[in-house]
Amino acid sequence: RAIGLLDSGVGGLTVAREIFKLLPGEDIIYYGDTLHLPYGPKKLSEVREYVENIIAYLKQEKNVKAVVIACNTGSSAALDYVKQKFEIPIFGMIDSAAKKAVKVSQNNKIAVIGTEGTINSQAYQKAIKYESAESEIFAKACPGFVKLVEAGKFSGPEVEKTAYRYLESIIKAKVDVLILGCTHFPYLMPVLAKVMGKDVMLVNPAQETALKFRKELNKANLLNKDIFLNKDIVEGEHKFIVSDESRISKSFLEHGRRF
Ligand code: DGN
Repeated sequence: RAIGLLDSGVGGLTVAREIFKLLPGEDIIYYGDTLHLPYGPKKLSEVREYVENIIAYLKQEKNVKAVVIACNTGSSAALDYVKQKFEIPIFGMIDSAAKKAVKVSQNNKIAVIGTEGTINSQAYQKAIKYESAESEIFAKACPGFVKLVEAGKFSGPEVEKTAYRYLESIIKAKVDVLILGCTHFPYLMPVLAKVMGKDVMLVNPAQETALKFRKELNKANLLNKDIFLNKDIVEGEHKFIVSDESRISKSFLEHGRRF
């Protein structure tokens, strides 16, 4: 049985990339909800409904054994709800990244950036406080970053200018960790690293989520063990589905191919 991944579009491919690396023998079905993109500015109740419908589809039509909501906005809006509703294991983006941020921060000043939906939901703020009540949190919605990534712009003067504008207050706050709380943002990693400076560690929730996912699936005996038992690696099959083909952005095709 395959693993299901979902996002509003291209962003979740950064999570797919980490899962492909850690679990090369697994079949994976990626669902990009291009019909409803972007999730960031929508009401959380609306996003929750989209996520619920996609998981129902992946479970009923594709018989997936587990799901990763490879979207921070989707995780903020729906994770607790869908975990109650479906009997398969479902993972989101928030908790493992919050845990890692608290672990690596020396001065307990942590910043998180994401969509309006993610930041307004307070999901990261709560998760960080749960890990360390003393943490000082600086949260900022950066919807412009999503637009740049969807347009295939990852570097250059426009991206740097946007980054300085969004991150100015966070730089002034002297945080030592920045969580990239949107699956689109790892595409901008080199620019974000430059703008934040070398003393700030960037946490990519995709990596933390993939590690936790592998651990939990292994514990639940749900991993495709052949890959570990045989020396000959049989690579899993990777399929990509979009809900509106006419709205596949150029960047989705380009990144999809590259991965
Ligand atoms: N990639 C999504 C996230 O991680 O929140 C949001 C992108 C969007 O729909 N604006």
